[in-house]
Amino acid sequence: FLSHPEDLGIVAVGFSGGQGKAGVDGGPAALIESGLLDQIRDELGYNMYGHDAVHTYKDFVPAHDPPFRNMKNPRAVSAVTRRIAEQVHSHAKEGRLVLTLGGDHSIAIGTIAGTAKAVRERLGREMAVIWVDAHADINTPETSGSGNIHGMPVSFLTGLAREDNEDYFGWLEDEHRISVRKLVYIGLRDVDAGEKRILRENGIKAFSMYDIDKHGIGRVMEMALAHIGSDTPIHLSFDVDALDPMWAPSTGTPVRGGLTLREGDYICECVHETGSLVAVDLVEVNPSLATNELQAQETVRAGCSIVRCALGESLL
Ligand code: Z70
Ligand code: MN
Ligand code: MN
Ligand code: MN
Repeated sequence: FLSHPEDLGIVAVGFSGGQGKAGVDGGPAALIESGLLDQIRDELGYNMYGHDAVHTYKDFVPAHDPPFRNMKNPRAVSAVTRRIAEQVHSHAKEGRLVLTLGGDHSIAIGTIAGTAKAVRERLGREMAVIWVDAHADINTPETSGSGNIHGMPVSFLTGLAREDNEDYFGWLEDEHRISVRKLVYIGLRDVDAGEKRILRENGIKAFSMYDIDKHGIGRVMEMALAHIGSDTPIHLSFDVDALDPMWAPSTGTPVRGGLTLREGDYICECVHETGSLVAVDLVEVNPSLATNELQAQETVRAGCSIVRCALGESLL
């Protein structure tokens, strides 16, 4: 689906407004300082575009941003994700693979909106999303207990949550949205009661840690890709907290009982191998939450491994 599969558009998003803990805006810089982009260029051989800056979106964050419909920082997250959608779209419309480094998971409102629109324009097709996460991130503003928008991106992207005011995600149009039928979760283990109801009522395909223990990651990936169907462009959105805290402790909401690093890498290898990958997000790396420097380093190393596998490291 890519007219230039060797070309990689990079968007480094230093943004944390989708949740309450400082430091996740430092994720992209930590990943880049550890050498991720050099590895992508030198070892994987991609031509890279847009890799010169970590964006802070300061001009998009308003001074006054009170809660709206229970959402925290709603105008900031709406404006920043709207800008991210433009950035991602500008890469994807050229037929480049797009890599976004976060930042908290609210930024996927922008990344997925941007690729979904470009895939429709370039290919006249609907895109699928594989969401790898301990959490479902599918609360509506009304079901959310926290008001944190990083727990809501999937509800806005699927149209389960809607808002007309363009300052509060009203800029999202049908062209930016994905179908609940083309969404697959992997790694879930901390899902709110309201989210469970949303998943059930909409028949959304989800492979929890239970399913991975029961069937093994190999079979789960077969089933996940079969659900999407071959010949469908795929956007992979990977929250580093899908990994067990043993591998990725330095993240805002670590949940025990997660994926091993090899299982995470394998998910990415399988998705790469389809040849249908159009975009990858890696989010929620927060180096400042580590209790020691080694924890931060381990989390960054795990994140780099996930990204390299999604870009085809193991299959060269
Ligand atoms: C909860 C909420 C969440 C990540 C926490 C948690 C969501 N369901 N996502 N950490 N990455 O606040 O909606
Ligand atoms: Mn080319
Ligand atoms: Mn998430
Ligand atoms: Mn998560």
